[in-house]
Amino acid sequence: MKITAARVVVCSPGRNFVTLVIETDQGLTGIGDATLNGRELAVASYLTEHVIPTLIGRDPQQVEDIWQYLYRGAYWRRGPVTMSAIAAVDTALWDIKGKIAGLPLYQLLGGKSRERVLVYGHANGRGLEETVDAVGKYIDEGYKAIRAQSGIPGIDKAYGVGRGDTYYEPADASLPTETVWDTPRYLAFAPQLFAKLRDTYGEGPELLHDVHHRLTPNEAAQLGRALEPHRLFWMEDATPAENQEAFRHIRRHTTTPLAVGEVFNTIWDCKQLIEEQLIDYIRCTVVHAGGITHLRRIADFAALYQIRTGSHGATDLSPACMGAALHFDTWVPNFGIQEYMRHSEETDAVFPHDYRFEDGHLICGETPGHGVTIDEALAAKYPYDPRQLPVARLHDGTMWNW
Ligand code: KDG
Ligand code: MG
Repeated sequence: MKITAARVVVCSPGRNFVTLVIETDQGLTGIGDATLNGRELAVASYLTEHVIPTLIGRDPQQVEDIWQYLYRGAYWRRGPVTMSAIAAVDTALWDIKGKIAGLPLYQLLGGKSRERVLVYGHANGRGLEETVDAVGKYIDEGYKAIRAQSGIPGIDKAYGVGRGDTYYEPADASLPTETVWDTPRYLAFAPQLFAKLRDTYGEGPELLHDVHHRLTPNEAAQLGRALEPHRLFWMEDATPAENQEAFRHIRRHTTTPLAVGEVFNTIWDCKQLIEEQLIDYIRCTVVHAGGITHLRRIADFAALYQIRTGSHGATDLSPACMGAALHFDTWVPNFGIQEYMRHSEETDAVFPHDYRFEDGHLICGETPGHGVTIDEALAAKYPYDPRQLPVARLHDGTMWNW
């Protein structure tokens, strides 16, 4: 079997997505997500100019060798652009392998470890009361786990607060929106929000929170401690993780579970975090961490240290990523939770898929491969729409972590 053609489809059915389509001489086609929010065209160009020409004529069944060729053979290793491009190829090849075998992807990985995948939804509001109500709506819809983000008095445009009531879309303008960050106000507010949520909804729902890299290690330790009485499922991205040692300090001072990894792209980004058991959940995804082939290595390594998976699943990861992620989650022994932000109707129409939501869980389908396709004719009706992620500054103008 040979790869005969591959192309990149960039479309914007409500938001931008980059999709790699690989065709074979046997008439089988696979797709992979290559979306890197705000940097879409960099990955599209990497694929079109540097990767696709090397794929033509290769046997699509050699998933591992092609992964090694693109990673090891490239000399310039790692980085989000390279690893998203590799992920797209890898996902499309696993999709083709499933179609060759006539099996859903989870069967190729080792079969089902669970019947359904626990997901968490995103509740947000402009202030405390609105956020508490939003969490209630998710509970009513059957969610067992909910991430709560809230507008904070005195902070304009806090992270995670959406415009609509179903999903949050941070990439909101063609040039980055400037937001202002205020750590003391946030540290005073966040524990009040979770106290109120536990007061209102009791111990039942799992509650999660994303700090989105805004704190120093010591501030993160303080917040983790303050949140302990409210029993969070996790506190996410408490501080930037380029320096993995920073998590030692947080870990030493709080038992609030820690989750990190949505911006990581290889196992090297989390090696120390995992080896030293500095985190509880690893959030790497199929699309940004080198595809199924590499994510499996990260998850297996994490399993040695009783660290569980909690893959990123915001709307900027396309249904092709979600489909592959759900097969991965259905198999992976050390599964923790899967993030799930619903896509818009336009996105769902461009990417027909067979996964479904039921009672706070997602269930992957039985279609051979990962179960997601792209309607390219419909995609062509939604041209690329340049959007970038916001930036954050402190009140005095100092650049901060968004
Ligand atoms: O592209 C950036 C978003 O995916 C990110 O801001 C969402 O942090 C996020 C999350 O946890 O979903
Ligand atoms: Mg996050």
